[in-house]
Amino acid sequence: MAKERILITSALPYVNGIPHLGHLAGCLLPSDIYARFNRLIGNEVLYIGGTDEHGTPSEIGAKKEGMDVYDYTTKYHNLHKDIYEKFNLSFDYFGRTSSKENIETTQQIARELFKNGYIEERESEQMFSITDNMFLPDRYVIGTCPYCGADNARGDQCEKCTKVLDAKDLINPRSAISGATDLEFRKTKHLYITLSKLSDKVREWVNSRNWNKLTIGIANKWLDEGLEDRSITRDLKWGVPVPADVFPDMDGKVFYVWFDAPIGYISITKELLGDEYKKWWRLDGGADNVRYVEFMGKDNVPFHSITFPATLIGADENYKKVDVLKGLSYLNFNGGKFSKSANRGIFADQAIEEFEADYWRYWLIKNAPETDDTDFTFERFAEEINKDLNDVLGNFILRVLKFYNSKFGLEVLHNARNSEKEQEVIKTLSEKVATYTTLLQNMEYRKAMSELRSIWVLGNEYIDEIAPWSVYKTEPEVAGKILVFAMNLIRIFMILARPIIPNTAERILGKLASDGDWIFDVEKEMSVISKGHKFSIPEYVFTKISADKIAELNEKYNK
Ligand code: B3M
Ligand code: ZN
Repeated sequence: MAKERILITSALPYVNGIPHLGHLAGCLLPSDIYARFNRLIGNEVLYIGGTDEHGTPSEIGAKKEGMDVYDYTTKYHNLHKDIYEKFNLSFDYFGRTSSKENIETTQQIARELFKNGYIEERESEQMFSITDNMFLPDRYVIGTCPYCGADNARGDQCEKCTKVLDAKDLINPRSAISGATDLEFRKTKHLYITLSKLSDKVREWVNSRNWNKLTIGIANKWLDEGLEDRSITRDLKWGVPVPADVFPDMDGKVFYVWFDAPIGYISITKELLGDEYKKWWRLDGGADNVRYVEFMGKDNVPFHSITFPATLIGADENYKKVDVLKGLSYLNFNGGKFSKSANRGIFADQAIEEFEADYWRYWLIKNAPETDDTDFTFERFAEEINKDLNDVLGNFILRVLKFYNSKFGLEVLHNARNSEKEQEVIKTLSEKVATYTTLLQNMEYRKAMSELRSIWVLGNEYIDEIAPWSVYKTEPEVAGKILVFAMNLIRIFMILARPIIPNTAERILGKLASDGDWIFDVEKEMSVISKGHKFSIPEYVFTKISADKIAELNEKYNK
């Protein structure tokens, strides 16, 4: 297979949110599996992640904890990083948008946009809180909804009647930060990116993309409604400062968090590679043969399909832009949203204390919220872990290795059997492996996982049908060969599972004293474990989750 160069980014989670299973299922894990898979099939991969650190929520969070904003974001950045390491996310680099590189790159891109005539200064009126001594973003103004009378409506939207609002529509407005009611409108200046002027170029570029229906639909809907100029600055302290050399009137303002966050992908690459970042991000610097794949929650699709590309197009035609966008839906918890404040649902740091990463990785990708939202319950989780990973996979591995050892020892004395029956298995398996490979290539995870499971089932069916334990009684040599064929199946199963359950796969491959990048030719792989090969027996593959444990988990996390 020709070697491809693939740039992969996973949407940068807000630093102040505690990661829960939904973040893993809807973005982080799918991107990690894609990165691991592509490395295994021999592609050159750069996999970038990080935390999105700017904006009002960080300022407020820091205030609440009585911390300096930078220290506060550092604390939470480290928390994210640590959790993702525990889930085995294989980022080449996990950076942050508050880095020096991101400040420089964001300012540079703003200068380029301005030079090309795509940034304008405009004046507007905004709610200012005297007590808080700051301009309040719409969603930090709360008050009575003028439509339904709900008394907790947010300035951007009323959650009760879902009407989209303007902070100035609210009756009896107050600050969501302090509750203060001494609010007044003040004039302020902001920079606007003139998306209206960029619209034709963006449309042309969108039309050149080979996106799936959902993404193309979202992008075209925006374009057809007409792109509106959007303000890209805020009256905040915590953010990328607007550069005074080109915008002297903007002193003390920072860029809007959605302006600098996606630029973070570029600057995190810079932090890792220095000037070599051009090989991934500059069409005039070697990135012309890169395929760029972005993973994100579906609500992030407009920003990644339109505003970020428009920013890059307006700045310089030579920036590498996205080729494939994978937008995913949400994972719910027992039919509702995960909520830290309501103590609903299990958060990533708690999850990893309960079970090893592979349990979660397996379930979450098998149930990836690809087309619709998915519901997590401990019952479903336990049922699938017990059935798939214990009954189907674990049992097969242990049965084969233990039986061989009990009759022949830990050194292989046979070559794999190769009768008509095995040829049949090889043929079916080859087809399945090809399907599985294509599905992973296309990021169709649910289907890929059902294919992988059916591959494991194939091993069980083979061994059940041919019953080496009975064969052994009359033809021990034949039984030995059957078991060695099955051992090679175990090796293949583990290589195929590597992107999904990397720890387990590595551990079992270690017991088989074997390795392997990817399975392209099943027949050839069947002779890897043969006469003279040594192996050992894993103590366990997975452990079953008991009914008591399920009750305990519900008690703890599902009050
Ligand atoms: N932080 C939104 C989110 O976490 C936002 C993504 C930024 S990607 C550049 O869903
Ligand atoms: Zn309302």
